[in-house]
Amino acid sequence: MKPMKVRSIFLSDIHLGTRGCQADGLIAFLRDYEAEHLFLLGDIIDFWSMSRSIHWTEAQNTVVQKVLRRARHGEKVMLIPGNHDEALREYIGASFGDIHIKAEHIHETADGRHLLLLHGDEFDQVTRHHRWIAILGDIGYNLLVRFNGTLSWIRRTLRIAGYWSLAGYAKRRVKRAISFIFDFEEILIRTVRERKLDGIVCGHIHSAALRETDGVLYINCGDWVDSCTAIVEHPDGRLELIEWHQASARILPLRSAA
Ligand SMILES: [Mn+2]
Repeated sequence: MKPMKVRSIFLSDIHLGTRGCQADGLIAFLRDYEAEHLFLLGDIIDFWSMSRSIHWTEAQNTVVQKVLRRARHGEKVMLIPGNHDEALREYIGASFGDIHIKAEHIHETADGRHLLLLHGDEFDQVTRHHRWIAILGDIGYNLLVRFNGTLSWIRRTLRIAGYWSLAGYAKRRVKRAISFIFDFEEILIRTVRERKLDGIVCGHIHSAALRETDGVLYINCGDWVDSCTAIVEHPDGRLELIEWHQASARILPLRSAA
């Protein structure tokens, strides 16, 4: 089966080196799309998480090999580091095996729109001003997932369940998460407008989006931990959000006809 030819692929938040990374899905996605430009918009390799424990699989190796191979074969690969791979920020301006590392980039689409590409953590007030909260939050989340069972056992044993409403707690958390995403998007849209650009493609908050607000495009690649999403630019400049699990079923019949 021949891969679909697109002009650009935008990916972010792959989190290689972690248990959550959906490397198999990403390999399948990359097999199905060929591009002129491949933009990796941060948190590609999760050095934060790897400093605590490394989860590196054969499939994750394959992802790295495929990307290097594409760069060697003429696909223009650019990597913009995020906060989980900020170690790579020391190499901004350098190139490794045809992969160019930049802090941000302005991409012109085939139909002449100018899009700002960046990871987005610099616009996240938590990671920017309270770095330790972000790191602790990250560790805390992993611990929470691991020890959730233990916690509820302790709670049951101590009979404190009656004094603590999980539903209420979850609701408050969700409300805060929604306002966090909203603030993040608002700041980015404002930045795009100030810089007189047409839109932005970013990552960081693991919440895929493709929408236009008052003439400004807000695009977020999502992630390859949970949602398995990517953005592609078609040869005519049209941008599309691909949700991988659905896309594989939808695109297969079209391809076999080609
Ligand atoms: Mn990030």
